[in-house]
Amino acid sequence: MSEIEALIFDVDGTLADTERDGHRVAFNRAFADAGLDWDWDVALYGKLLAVTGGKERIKYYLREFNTAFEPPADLDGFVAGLHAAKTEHYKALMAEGRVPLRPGVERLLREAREAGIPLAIATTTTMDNVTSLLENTLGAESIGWFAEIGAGDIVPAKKPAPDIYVWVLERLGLPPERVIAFEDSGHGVNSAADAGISRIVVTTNDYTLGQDFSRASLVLDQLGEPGTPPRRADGEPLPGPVDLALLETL
Ligand code: XBP
Ligand code: MG
Repeated sequence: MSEIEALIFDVDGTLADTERDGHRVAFNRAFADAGLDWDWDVALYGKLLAVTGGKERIKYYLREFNTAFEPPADLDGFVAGLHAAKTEHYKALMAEGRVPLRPGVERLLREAREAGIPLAIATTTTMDNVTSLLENTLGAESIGWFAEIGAGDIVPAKKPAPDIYVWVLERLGLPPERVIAFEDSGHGVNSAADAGISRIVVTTNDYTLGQDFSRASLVLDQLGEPGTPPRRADGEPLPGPVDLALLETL
């Protein structure tokens, strides 16, 4: 095992459960604003999560779930407009403080900062969404806690492609064996693993439970807090929360 020289976090589903009550609601509001009767309920949204990236997800919906809709000639422009409106709604939802960080996230971020271990983000979501989540949970200064934030369209191929992790590793100037990645989904694990990262900690959520995490080092229900340790998939609790001491054993 190598020394830990950075922790790289996914955002949606990992730092916070943003999909169901954040992104999904924001998409529906953008559709309503545009006079569309599309309704992405909780179950349908679970299917749509097969495709990462909001613009890509809207196109997937039209291709697979709403073939009766006749899109305008400029499909890319139409989707980009809907997506821009969705981002504004998402930021407003974050500002309402609707979505808290998942258990143990703030504790682990603070522990790593105190130990001088750089933090980074590798996500498919839009940069504005990342900053609004951080601002409204940890405060505006927390954006500066992250040495690198790789987000959204900064790379052309989104997860499960490895590109966003490769981009973050290059910017950090670190080889993949020196970092630990935190993910919640099979797509995220494959993205990190294909970038060469072998130490991957998964915290599952309702949308990702049961996905293929065979390439992860540890699969838990949460990072946990003192007194409420995380559990493995078989229900077995860890002796304590995920902290640097535990990460060093991976
Ligand atoms: C997150 C995503 C994103 C968000 C929406 O995946 O798939 O598409 O749902 O974000 P991950 P945008 O957690 O693997 O990064 O609408 O800003 O694209
Ligand atoms: Mg995720």
